[in-house]
This record gives sequence, C-alpha cells and structure tokens, in this order.
Amino acid sequence: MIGKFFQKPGADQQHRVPPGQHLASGFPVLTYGQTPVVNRDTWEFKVWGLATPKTFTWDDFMAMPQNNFTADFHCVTTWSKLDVQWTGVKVTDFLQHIEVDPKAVHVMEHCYGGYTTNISMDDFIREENFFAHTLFGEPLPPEHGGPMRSVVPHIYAWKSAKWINGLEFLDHQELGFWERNGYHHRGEPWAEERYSS
Ligand SMILES: Nc1nc2c(c(=O)[nH]1)N[C@H]1C(S)=C(S)[C@@H](COP(=O)(O)O)O[C@H]1N2
Ligand SMILES: [Mo]
Repeated sequence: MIGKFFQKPGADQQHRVPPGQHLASGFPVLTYGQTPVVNRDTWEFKVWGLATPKTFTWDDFMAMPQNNFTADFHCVTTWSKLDVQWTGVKVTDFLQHIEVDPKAVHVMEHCYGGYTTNISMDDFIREENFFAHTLFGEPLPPEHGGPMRSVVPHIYAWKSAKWINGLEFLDHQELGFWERNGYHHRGEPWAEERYSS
C-alpha cells in the first residue's frame, strides 16, 4: 500500500527501487536507541585488530581527498531514498593511510553509542563506499549520524554506520548488532537478503 509517507516511483526511477522497497519522501531517521552527542573537536576514529593501530582526528580526515557522492539508500524496513547527496572521504582513499594485515577478511564498524555492524573486506573496500560528513551541502545532522558516518550504497543501510568511530579488522566473520539479532549477514537489497535463515 502506498501511504502518505511513500511516493510512487516514476517510470525512470522504478528500475532503481529494489524488490519489496518503496520510495520514501523526505529522509527518514532509523536509529536503535539514543542519538549520541559527538563533537568534531574531540572526535576520534581508531583502527585496530589486524591493522597497525592508529588514531585519526577530525583534521586528519579533512586533510584527505574530499569527494561528492550521489547514492541510493535502502533501509531493510522497506523504504528507499534515491540520489542522496553526500560529501566525504572514499574508503579506498582512507585505506592508503593505514596498514592492514593481508589476513584480514572482515571488518567490524564501531560507533559512538555502541552500535556495531560487520562487513566483508570485499564489500567494504569497494570504490563507491565512503565516510560522509556532509548531507545535501549541510553538515551531517546528528540524527543522520553526524559528525561522521559510513555509507555503503550497495548493501541495506544498516551497514552504513552512523557516528562511526572505528574499524576492527578481523581474520574471520563476527556479527554486529543487527546481524546478531536476526538480520542477514550481508544484506544485498537486490537479492532481498533481509533476514538470516
Ligand atoms: N550507529 C548507528 N548506525 C546506524 C543505525 C543505528 O541505529 N545506529 N541504524 C542503521 C539503519 S537500520 C539504517 S536504515 C540507517 C539509517 O540512516 P538514517 O537514520 O540517516 O536514515 O543507519 C544505520 N546506521
Ligand atoms: Mo534500516
């Protein structure tokens, strides 16, 4: 059913909406628990596990190449938003600044507030993934993950970690918050990988 929160996609957009999804009007907020208060001045981003431990500041991230991105966003609760505009740092550019052990096959994304989500290295190191600090030209609002979040457009958006503050590199898969609670371990929207069986 198309309710007031959903738009019927136009013919040109229909092919970009995965099965079982509807276009949202506006940009809904989907958070488990409270929105943490995170300040850019004290923001820190750490890497650990199967990578040489390193801590980055806000200025460190701002000194990396900045790019604009336009990406579709698919929440497993069945809403999608097309053409979201972001600014931030490509994952592939960030990886130039760290040393990852070749034995790492999986990554746990960690966040202020305690949320976690897991992703394979193959899904994580794709060219189109990024860390975003700007949404439609404005500083990323706290409810959408500001000051910094990850965006992984080709996977359901629960892998796009809001308030991200670290990456833990692993030689095996561990499960993040929603993955431990019944959601799919990968979450590819076109295959409707919603729940783990
Ligand atoms: N830290 C954190 N990141 C999170 C979540 C969360 O609850 N906490 N929710 C996830 C889910 S289920 C979705 S759909 C998107 C929603 O992003 P939005 O609130 O900006 O729309 O963030 C993801 N990242
Ligand atoms: Mo979601």
